[in-house]
Amino acid sequence: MDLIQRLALCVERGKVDRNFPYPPDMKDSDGASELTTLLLETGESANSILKRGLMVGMDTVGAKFANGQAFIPELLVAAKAMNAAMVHLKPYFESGEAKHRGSIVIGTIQGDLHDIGKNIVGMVLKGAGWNVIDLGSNVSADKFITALRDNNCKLAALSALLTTTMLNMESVVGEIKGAITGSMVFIGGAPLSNEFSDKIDADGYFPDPHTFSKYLSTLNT
Ligand code: B12
Repeated sequence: MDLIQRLALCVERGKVDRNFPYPPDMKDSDGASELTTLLLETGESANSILKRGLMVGMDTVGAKFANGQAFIPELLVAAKAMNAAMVHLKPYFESGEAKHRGSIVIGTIQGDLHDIGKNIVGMVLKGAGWNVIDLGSNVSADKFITALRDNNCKLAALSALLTTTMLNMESVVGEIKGAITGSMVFIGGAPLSNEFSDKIDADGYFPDPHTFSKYLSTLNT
């Protein structure tokens, strides 16, 4: 098994770092934190580590969860391992030009606590030179509107990971657009699509932070 496969396994099994006692059969071996550092040292790109290692591990534990072979505690330790790895990747995602292109407010939609994907979007946008105002998860329309007003900002990006909470997006998009003239609201997250974006009158769906960042750079802000 190569390093990147070992990293995927650490996320899947929730092996955070060498000192983390769980899972017992991986005791005293490197965890997601050490393997990410090693991979960076060998020249693997942050993007490849994210896509070929961390997200593969997350997808595997997610599939197990869907089949009833893993439960919430397993998802939580997997998220912990992913976050321990992301600490090392953060500087690479954020190392873009220092000058701000403009501001954007981001957050996970109300009812939804999944914030790993949204955090990555934030890092990539910061790296691309945006001033990112991150409202965290479980964010209501009112909070988005207040943050947009406070920061004199017209761009918002909403994340949803649940087929139930994605439905909350329609009213939040409508409320933001009703309250802030000229605002643009973008959406992303695994269960969403272009069709859904059209249906709820959002200004676009983007499957990943890089496509989104590229599109934003074409806007005249
Ligand atoms: C980790 C995890 C959790 C953790 C979240 C920890 C955290 N801090 O985020 C915990 C344990 C809390 C959790 C809880 C639950 N979860 Co959960 N979870 C996952 C899991 C395994 C991984 C999600 C993840 O982080 N992926 C990695 C990131 C990097 O990917 P991503 O989020 O898709 O983001 C990428 C893109 O989508 C995109 N993106 C995301 N947002 C945005 C926004 C914009 C603007 C743009 C441009 C792009 C973009 O960019 C990102 C990077 O490429 C998924 C399964 C999976 N494989 O996805 C299930 C999953 C999402 N969870 C699921 C469920 C059911 C739940 C619970 C309801 C379980 C329960 N019964 O309580 C609760 C809900 C809690 C709540 N109210 O939110 C289901 C959802 C099913 C559905 N159809 O809705 C999934 C799919 C698992 C499954 N297969 O059944 N979960």
